[in-house]
Parts: sequence; C-alpha cells; structure tokens
Amino acid sequence: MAAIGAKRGGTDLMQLFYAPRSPFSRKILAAIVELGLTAQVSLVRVDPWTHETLRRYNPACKVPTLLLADGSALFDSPVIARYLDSLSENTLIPPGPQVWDALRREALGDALAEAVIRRFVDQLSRRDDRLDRVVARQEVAITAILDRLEAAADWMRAPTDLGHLAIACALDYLDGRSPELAWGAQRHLLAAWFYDFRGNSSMKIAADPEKGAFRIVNQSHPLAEV
Ligand SMILES: N[C@@H](CCC(=O)N[C@@H](CS)C(=O)NCC(=O)O)C(=O)O
Repeated sequence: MAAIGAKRGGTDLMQLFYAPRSPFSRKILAAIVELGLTAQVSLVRVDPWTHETLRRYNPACKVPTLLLADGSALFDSPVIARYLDSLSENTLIPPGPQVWDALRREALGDALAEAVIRRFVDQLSRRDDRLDRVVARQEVAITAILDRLEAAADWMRAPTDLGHLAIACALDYLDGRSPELAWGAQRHLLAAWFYDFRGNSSMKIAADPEKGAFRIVNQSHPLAEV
C-alpha cells in the first residue's frame, strides 16, 4: 500500500465497492472525479445488505469499500478519501489550519447522512418495534446540523473540499429519502448553495457513475481485474 500522505501519481487499478444511493459512496465518487483519478478506479456496484462477498474485504460489510491492487481494502469513507487525496496532485484537504474547517465540514455532512439513514431505517420497523425516541433523536440532529450549516454560511464561499462534497451528498440523500422534512423551506442560503453545487460535474457523475466516466467491473467477479 502506498504511504498515506505521500503524494504520488498512482497508476494501480483500484476497485470501489459502492451503492448508487449511498451518500458515503457518492462522496467518494465525487472526490475521485475532483481528484482526477477516474482512470485508476473501477466500480463494483453492490447491495451491502445482501452482498456477503464484500464482508471478505470489510468485516462490517458496508459501502464504500476501496479494494487496492495488493488485495488489501480501505474503509470508512473518511479513510478512503484521505488515501485517494494522497494519490493526486489535486487536493480536497486544504493545507494549514484550514484543514480543520474542511474536516469539521466533512464530519457534519457525514453525521447528517448518518442521521437521515438511521431515521429512515427505524421508520421501516414495525410499529411495535419502533423506538420513537430514536427517530426523534435523529430529527433533532438533522435540524441542528442544517441550522448550523445555514447560520455559519462562510463555508459556502471556500474552495471545494471534502466537506463540501460530504454536505452536498448528504443533502441530496435527505432530499430523496425524507422530502417531507422540506429542509430547504426555511434555509434559503443552504438551499441555494446546494442546488448550485449539485450542478458541478463531479456531483453529476457521482449521481450516475455508470454512464461513462468509470470502468465497471462485473460484480460476480470483482477480483477479475485486480
Ligand atoms: N461511516 C461509514 C458509513 C458507511 C455506511 O453506513 N454505508 C451504508 C450505506 S449508505 C451501508 O453500507 N450500510 C449497510 C449496513 O449498515 O449493513 C462511512 O463513512 O463509510
């Protein structure tokens, strides 16, 4: 495995296990495009809930998981993002003290996605099994994160970093999974930023990655090209 943090022009083919709707997968797909690494990563589309082969590489059996050319795997998405960033001449992690702003943004975006997923999954439970306080707690987190992003709007003007990708992918997921929350109605700055940002080519490719930019691997033989 290449030393993390060592910038180099990697040429080894990697495989990304991803799911199309997963906000964490989308963050990584958008990062790959922003970092100019699409030729070095091929895609394996999986359903993490049923694709047990994935567990061989990631015991938690979650997407995204990045399989490296030496057969080792990286997860979770923040780890994958840092590894990919170390391979590129571009960067999504600003140097100096601003790194903490970018990583805080990434953590906020990931926490938002996590809360939307947990709320959705718990709502699927049978009424008797459902823990309403779990759903309510996710809603409090979703509201607090959105309000924080709306109130401290300076970040919207910063150059694109991992945090912007995480936030945009989480908002996209929120839009699709929980339209009833109408998050944009009271948060005009955030909504305007998001509807503009999602027009970026990295976001568009991440939303439909099999359309051309990436090489696709047959999911029943994911190791065939390693
Ligand atoms: N913290 C992880 C979260 C990954 C995650 O939760 N992925 C979901 C899809 S969005 C998944 O694979 N779920 C399957 C499961 O929970 O078993 C990351 O950032 O990669």
